[in-house]
Amino acid sequence: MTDTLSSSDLAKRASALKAAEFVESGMKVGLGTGSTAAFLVRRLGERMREEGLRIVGVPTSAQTARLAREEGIEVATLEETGRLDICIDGADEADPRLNLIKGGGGALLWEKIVATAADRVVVIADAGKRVPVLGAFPLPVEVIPFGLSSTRRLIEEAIAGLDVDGRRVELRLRDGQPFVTDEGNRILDLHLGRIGDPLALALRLNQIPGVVENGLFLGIADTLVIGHADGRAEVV
Ligand code: ABF
Repeated sequence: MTDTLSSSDLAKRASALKAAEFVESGMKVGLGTGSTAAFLVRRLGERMREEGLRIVGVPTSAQTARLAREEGIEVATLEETGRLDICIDGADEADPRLNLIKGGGGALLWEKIVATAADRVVVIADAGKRVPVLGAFPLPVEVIPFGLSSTRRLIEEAIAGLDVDGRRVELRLRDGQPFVTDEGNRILDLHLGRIGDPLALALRLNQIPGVVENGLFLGIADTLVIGHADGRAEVV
């Protein structure tokens, strides 16, 4: 298995294996989405089989729910569990203050709800995700389908007045069709280049009717685990 992994996947796996150590029996665990989080879910499944670890998992996407079930992890909703002990999820970018861009996988809404319901939020990533300033990765914004063009125009107007380098707003497609989130919404990707004031941007975006949530996770992450291709993982 190791031989077939790219160096980026080896780094993702290293961060996921380290973060899996933070999980203890009896915990209610938010399970992230994406390729890094998939390594985590598989490792937790392995620990259940090898050590008898017992957890309840709250998945952040339908995709993660399927994988968790395949691994034999008990899956529950946030309604059923209430507050979580820990949430472990990937990210697209992390700045030095542990502010994040998430949502490249399209699951930002459930991810943000699950993360903010957890006592501890651990982000797992390869070193390439660490950036001095957020924004090179397009910022995903989840919007409802009704009035999409109007919502998009309001977003374009909002970012025109903010400290960013780029202004292009793009409807996310999959197989030539608009991408549909687990909540039946759409994603607009904002190509901003550099986000000078993430808080100002997040507040502006979420004031726009039609915007459900944006992919800026500010002040949410407690711990960042950076993995390296040689198997090392640093806890930040
Ligand atoms: C989720 O998966 C997202 O918030 C983020 O967009 C993405 C990271 O993907 P990967 O781990 O595959 O790089 O965590």
